[in-house]
Amino acid sequence: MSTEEKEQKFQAQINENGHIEPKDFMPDGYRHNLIRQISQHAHSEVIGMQPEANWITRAPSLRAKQILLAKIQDEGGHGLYLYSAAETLGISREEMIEQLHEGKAKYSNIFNYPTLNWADIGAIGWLVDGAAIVNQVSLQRTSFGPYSRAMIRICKEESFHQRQGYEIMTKMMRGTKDQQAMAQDAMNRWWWPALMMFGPHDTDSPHSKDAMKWKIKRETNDELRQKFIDKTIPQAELIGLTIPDGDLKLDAKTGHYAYGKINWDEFYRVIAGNGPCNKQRVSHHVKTHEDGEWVREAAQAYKQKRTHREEVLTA
Ligand code: FAQ
Repeated sequence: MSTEEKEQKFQAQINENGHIEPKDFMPDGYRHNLIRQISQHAHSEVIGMQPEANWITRAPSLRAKQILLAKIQDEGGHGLYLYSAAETLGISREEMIEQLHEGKAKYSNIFNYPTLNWADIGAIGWLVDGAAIVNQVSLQRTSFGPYSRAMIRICKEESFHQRQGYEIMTKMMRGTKDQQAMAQDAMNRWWWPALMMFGPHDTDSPHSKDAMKWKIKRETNDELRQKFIDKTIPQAELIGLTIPDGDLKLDAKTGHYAYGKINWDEFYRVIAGNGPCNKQRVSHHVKTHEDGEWVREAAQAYKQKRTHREEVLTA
């Protein structure tokens, strides 16, 4: 088959909602787009552990500490599934980590903001995991098999994460005036960056056209953002939180909320490496990675020793 015929067959398979598997033919553009998106997704999960870990030692109760620890461990696990899915496309985990450390690979804008108090842990679980779920539920139907299967597992855990965040916010809103003010302050700081998690508007999103054609993405950035807004506003109202957007208005005809202007200058500044915590996040990752060198060496030596033993035993 000519390359053109192979590409036609590939697109036809996608159009019929078939999955593409690692050993199937795929155009270079598809492979590169996926490596970029999955590796950025994996980095986001792992870097996202940092702002939450900041509060493990100061969680207000043993129960809250246990739940937070379990959540952060889950995020590490999500990173591992995703690095493995990306590796099936022909890139190694070492290369992906190198790209992260050199600033060539991105991770979600949201993890470049600081967690200043306990309410921020509530806001991350409720808003950040809430936004992540909306995106990831859609990605369960992505066309690349290993990514889709990783998403199915991840979504099961994310809904628990969203609930732990909402529980924290609910408790604080039922608490003292000071606790209510803390929750509202966290809401004010996290709302807009959470909306930015879905990426630029469709008209300004360079990767969307191909990603939609190849069904890497099943819904556009704006469609997903709208879903998140429509779903989250009633949750905020239920516990008495105000959305920090004066232009928010329910359109009775469409059933969707119209919302105010997103500060895209801030978004591009943050994803270019100049947000409040970018340097801290990456340098912490570099240090931890270097400190973990001996673990990787030991694991490798153990693997080699086992393989050698198995070879001797089966010889
Ligand atoms: N942050 O053309 P598009 C989580 C970049 S997981 C940073 O629209 P695309 C769980 C984009 O890479 C959160 N950069 O791009 C958790 C591109 O730059 P490039 C992570 C962004 O890929 C909770 C440029 O802008 N989730 O939170 C962002 O088609 C708590 C143009 O954009 C995922 O990664 C952004 N928000 O659409 C963990 C989901 N948005 O690469 C721990 C999978 C855009 O050319 C604690 N990813 N950019 O240099 C996706 O669905 C997509 O990649 C989008 C962006 C929707 C993020």
